[in-house]
Amino acid sequence: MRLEAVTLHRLSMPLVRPFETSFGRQTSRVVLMVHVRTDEAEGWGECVAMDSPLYSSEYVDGCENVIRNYLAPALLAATEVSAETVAPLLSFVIGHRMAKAALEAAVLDAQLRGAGRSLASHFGATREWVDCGVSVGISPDIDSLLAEVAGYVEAGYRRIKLKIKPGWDLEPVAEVRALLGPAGRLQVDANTAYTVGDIPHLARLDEFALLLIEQPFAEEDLAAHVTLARHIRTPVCLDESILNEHVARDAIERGATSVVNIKAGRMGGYLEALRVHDACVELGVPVWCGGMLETGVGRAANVALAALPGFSLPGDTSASNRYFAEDLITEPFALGTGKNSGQLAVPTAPGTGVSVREDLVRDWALAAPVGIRR
Ligand code: NPG
Repeated sequence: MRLEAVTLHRLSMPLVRPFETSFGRQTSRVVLMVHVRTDEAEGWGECVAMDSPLYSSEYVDGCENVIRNYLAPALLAATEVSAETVAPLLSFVIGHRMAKAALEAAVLDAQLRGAGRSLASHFGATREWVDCGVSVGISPDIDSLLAEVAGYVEAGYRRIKLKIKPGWDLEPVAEVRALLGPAGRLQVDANTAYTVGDIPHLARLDEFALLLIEQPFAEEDLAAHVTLARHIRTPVCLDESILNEHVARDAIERGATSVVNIKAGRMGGYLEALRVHDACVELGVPVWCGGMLETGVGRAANVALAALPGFSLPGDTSASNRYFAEDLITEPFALGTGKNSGQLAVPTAPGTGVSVREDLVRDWALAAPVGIRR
């Protein structure tokens, strides 16, 4: 395909309830959407970076800047682009994986729309429905936490993930375990809030039969995760640390992780996420699909990815209404009913399979769109 134009849209979408993690509290989702026009079709990609560099070093202003000044001009200068050539064409820029992933996703969407093929079939999906979990932020108190969790159980979610941090761990986990009963699927996510000295404390989580503990230590500290894995029965799962297939294999082989959270944005794109998936399948390591408070555009791609065979645990692929009163797409994601309770249907239409509501792109704009042309 020939890439004609890249347009960046910065939006702010109100969240239905504040979302608090060990690194901060959000009341709205500021999101950078990438639109591409090619000689064959148009496509949309979502940049998962947050407004501030608190989860990773990337953030919306930085992504917009690097796309505008380096990444988009490089793609526009190429005679031909396809999703497969985006990463090689952009490899001259170090890092900036979330920015690169957004461009690759938009090109992939355009390419598949042009070919009349869905993302799920392109990825090699083997399921029509995926199991959904929900990520529960840090609450003001235990009673509000239990009320929130009870609501998600009632809605049908198949797994609960609790955000934890020092001072908010054993007690909320014990209370939620009591609420769910022994069979309820429960896991925790620390977003790097602990240090190696906390290992004896974290080992006390073993009594709550968790599916996994996610990323307790700094992203560059694989060694601390190896030590924890030797001291705890709960499986250790890495998120922030896993930047690509190479790091995934290294972390697994060293014993730093026995489950992997796959987020395409963190890995520079869906094509690298597929390689991480395949490596984990080869090494016998289960994976699940993480989430970054995506709009329906990013959610659609995540649901297609989560339909691959290695995704054997429910993902943070929640319904649109878990975050937004109104989603950015014409057909918001809703949990299924009956035998599909707690599941989302994998989109089957070409590309991401969802249509962007351009009225909301205009209504929620924080700034005028930025157009970059050949
Ligand atoms: O359901 O999309 C979702 C959010 C899942 O908890 C979630 N994401 O660390 O995985 C994470 C976390 C996150 C939230 C990361 C906000 C970055 C920002």
